[in-house]
Amino acid sequence: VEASIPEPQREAWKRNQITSFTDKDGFEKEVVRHVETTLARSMFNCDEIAAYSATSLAFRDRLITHWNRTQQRQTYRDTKRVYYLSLEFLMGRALDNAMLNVGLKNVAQDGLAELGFRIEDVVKQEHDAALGNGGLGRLAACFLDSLATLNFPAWGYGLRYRYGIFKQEIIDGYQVEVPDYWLDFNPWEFPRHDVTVDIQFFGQVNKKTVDGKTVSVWEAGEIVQAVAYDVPIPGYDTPTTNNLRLWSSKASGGEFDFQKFNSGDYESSVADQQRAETISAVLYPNDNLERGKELRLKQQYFWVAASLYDIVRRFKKSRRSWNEFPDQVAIQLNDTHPTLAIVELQRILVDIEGLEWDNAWEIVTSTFGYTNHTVLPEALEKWPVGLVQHLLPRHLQIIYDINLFFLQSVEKAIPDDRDMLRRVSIIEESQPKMVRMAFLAIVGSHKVNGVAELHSDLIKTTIFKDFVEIYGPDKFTNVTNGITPRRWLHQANPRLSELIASKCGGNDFLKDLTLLNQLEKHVQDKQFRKEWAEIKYANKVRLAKHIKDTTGVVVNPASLFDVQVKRIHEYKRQQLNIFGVIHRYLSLKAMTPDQRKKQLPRVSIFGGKAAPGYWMAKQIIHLINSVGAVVNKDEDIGDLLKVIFLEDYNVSKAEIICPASDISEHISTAGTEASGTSNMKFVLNGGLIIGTCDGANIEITREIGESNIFLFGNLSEDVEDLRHAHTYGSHTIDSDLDKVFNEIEKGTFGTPHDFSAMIAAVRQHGDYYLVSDDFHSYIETHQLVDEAYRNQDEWIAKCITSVSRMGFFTSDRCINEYAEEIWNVEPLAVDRH
Ligand code: CBF
Repeated sequence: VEASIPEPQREAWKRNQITSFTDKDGFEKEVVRHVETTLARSMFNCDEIAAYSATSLAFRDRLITHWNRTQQRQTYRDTKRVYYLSLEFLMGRALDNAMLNVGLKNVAQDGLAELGFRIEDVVKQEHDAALGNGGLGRLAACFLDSLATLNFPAWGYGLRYRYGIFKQEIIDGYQVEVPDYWLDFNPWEFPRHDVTVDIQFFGQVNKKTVDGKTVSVWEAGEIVQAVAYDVPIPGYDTPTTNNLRLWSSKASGGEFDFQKFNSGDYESSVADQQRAETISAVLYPNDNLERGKELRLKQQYFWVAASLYDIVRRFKKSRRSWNEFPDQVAIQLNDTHPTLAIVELQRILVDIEGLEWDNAWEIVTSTFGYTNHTVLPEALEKWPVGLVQHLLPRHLQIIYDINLFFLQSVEKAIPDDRDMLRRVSIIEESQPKMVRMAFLAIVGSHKVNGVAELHSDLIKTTIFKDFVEIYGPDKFTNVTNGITPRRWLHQANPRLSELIASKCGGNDFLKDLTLLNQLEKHVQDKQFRKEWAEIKYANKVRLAKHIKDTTGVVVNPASLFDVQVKRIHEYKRQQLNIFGVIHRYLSLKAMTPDQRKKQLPRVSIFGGKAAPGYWMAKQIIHLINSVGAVVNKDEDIGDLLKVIFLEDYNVSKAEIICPASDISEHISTAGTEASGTSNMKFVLNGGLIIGTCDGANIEITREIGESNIFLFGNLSEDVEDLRHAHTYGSHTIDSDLDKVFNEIEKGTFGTPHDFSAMIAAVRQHGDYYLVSDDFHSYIETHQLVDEAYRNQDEWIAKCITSVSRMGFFTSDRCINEYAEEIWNVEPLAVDRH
C-alpha cells in the first residue's frame, strides 16, 4: 500500500505523524489547546462542561489515531471481519471508559486537578448515549468492548437516533416521558459526510432484459440518504480501536426544495427533508414488545441497506470472487430487527451482481448468524405482507421466493405433513397475512443461538421446535450472555476492582476473568473481609446520597439494600416485589415496638422505565411510589422499611446502583427472561441475588453454588400446567397475598381503583405470571435473606466466594464462543508500539 505513495511524500507524512499524549504534561497541553481553539474559551470561562468537552476531545484524538491504524491493519491483513447489526447500542458514558481502557485515567486525573477540576465532576457532565431499551442494547455495547479488547476485526452497525430512550420523570407518583435530545454536543462521534448511501423505498418492480437475461429492476418511489457517523470503540489495554458506524437519515435532494422556497411555500420546501430525517429521529421505546409501525420497518430497512452497501463495498475492494464472501464477512443479527439484511444481500447478489439464485442463497446463508433474545409471543416480530409490499416491493417478492424454495425442501424432507408446512411457513396465512421475521432469520442463517442454556433449550422445544426437526439440532446453539468487567467492575466499582487486583496479581483479571478464582483462598482472611465490607458500605453511602439528592428520602446505609432495577414489565414481576414489600409493611405494623426492634432495616429500591404505551407497567410504577409515600413517612416504621423509586434508570445510574446492592431481585416467571444480565452485574459487584430458576440465574447458581443464591418459585416445566389450571380449574389466591390485596382495596395506598387491574390480573384473569403461585416461597425466601444478612461475616464470605466464581460471565467468553462456533473468525495480532 505504502509503495503507491512517492518516497518524499511518504517521508513527509511519517515525519509529521501525530503522537498521542502519554503523560500529564502532554494531556494538559491537549486540553488547553482544545479549550482555547476548538471551544474558543480560556481559563477564565472554562467551566466543568468545557473541561469535559476538552478532555473528551483530547481522548478522542488519541482514539482516532489508534482507530486509523487499526483500520489500516485490518485492511492490510485482509482477514475475515465480523459485523454486528443491532438496532440498539446502549453505550452509556464514553469518557470514563475511554480513559480506563487506554490506561490513562490517572494521567487525566492529575492533569485535570492541576487545571483546577475534579475528575469525578468532569465525568458526570457527559450525557448517556442511551440508544437502547435494556438488556439487548446493553449486551451489544458489552460485545463491542470485548471485540475490541480481544482484537477482533469487527464493526458495529446501528442507527444514530436523534432522540434516544426517553428521560423518565416521576410526577405525583406517575411516569412522565421527556424526550432525550442527546446530540447537543457529542465529542465521541465523527461525522463522515463523504460516506453516504442512497436508500430507496416504495416504487415498483419491472422486468427487464439485460444481456439476454430477464432481471427484476426495482424503481424507487422515494430516496433517502444515509450519512455515516463513526464512534471509536477502544479495547482495554490494546491499541485496537474498532468502529461503531451509526447511520443518520437525510433528504437525498439536499436541504430543501428551492422551487418551493422561491415561490414562498416555506413549509413544504423543507417537508422532504423533515420526512427523511424522521427515519433516524427516535428510538422505539419498547422492550420485548413489537408494535408493527411503518416507520419502524422503514428504520430497519434504511439501516440494514446502508450497512450492507458499506460491507459489500469494502468486500469488493479486495477483488475476490463472490464465493469468498462468507470467508471474509460474518454478519450477526442481534434479534430479528435486522432480518431484512438477509433479503437485501440476496437482492444485491441476484439483481445487481447477476448471480444465480442458488449460488447467491448459499453465500447468504453462510454469512448470517441470528441471535434470539426472547420467547415472549408479543416480542416476536411480524410484518403485514401489505406493508412490506408497499414499502419494499422487490423484497417481498424475494421473501416469497425464499419461502417457496424453503417449503419445497421441507416437503421433500418431511413428506405428507401439510400442517408442518403451514406451521413453518415464513408467511403466516392470517388476516392480514404476516411475514414471520424469526422464521426468515432462521431460514437465512447458518446458526441460531439463544442467550442462556434454559432459553436455548426452550426455543428448541417450543417456538422453533419444527425447525429443529427440519435442520437437525446442530444449527441451534447456545451462547450464554456476559458483561464486560471493564465497565461493570473496574469503572463502576474502582475500589473493589483495586482490592481484587491486590489479591489476583494485578489487573490481568480484567482481561481474563477466570483469574477471579484466586480470591477464594482469601475468603477467610479477616482483614480482606473487613476491607471488602468497608467498600460495600462506602458504595451504599454514595447511593444513599444519590437517593437523598433525587428523592429527598433519607435512607440508612446500614440497612439491607434490596434492589430491583430493570425495565418495568409484568413478566419481570416488579408487582410481586411491591406486593412483598406491602406484606413486610403489614407484618411490621402488626408487631409490638419490642418485636420491631429486632427486625432488620431494609431499603427496597426500584428503578426502570415502562414503555409509554404499556399501561399496566405504568400502574406498577404508580403503586411502588404510592406505597413509598405511605411507608416512608410512617413513624412506627422509621428506618425498618423505606421504599424508593429511582427516576430515570440508565447505564450511568446502574454504575452507582450495582456496587451498592446487598441483595438484588431477578424474579421473572420461570421461562420468561431469556437470560438477564443485571443479575451478573450485581453478583460481580459483591451483592447476592434472589431469583427464580430462570434465564442465566440457573447458570449463575451452577457457578457460584446453591448456598450463595436465594432461589424460589415454580420451575419453567410447571408453568404451562399451572396456567392451564388457573384457567380451567379453581384458582385459590395465596392467603397472605389476599391480605395485601385487601389492604390496597381499603385505600391504604391511595385510590384503590388505580390498582384494581393489577389485582384483577391475579384474581380474575388467570394470573398469567404466577404471582400468587410464587408468593409464599418468595416471602419465605426473603426471610432467609434477612437471617443470612444478620451474620455479616458469613454474608461477606458468600459475596467474596460468589465473585471469585463469576469468571464465566464475562462478555469476552461470549465473543470467543461466537468467534469459534458461529463466525469462524480469528483475532488479529497487534503491534503495541
Ligand atoms: O440477551 C440480552 C437480553 O435481551 C433482552 O433484554 C431482550 O430484549 N429480549 C432479554 O429480555 C434479556 O433476558 C436478555 O438478557
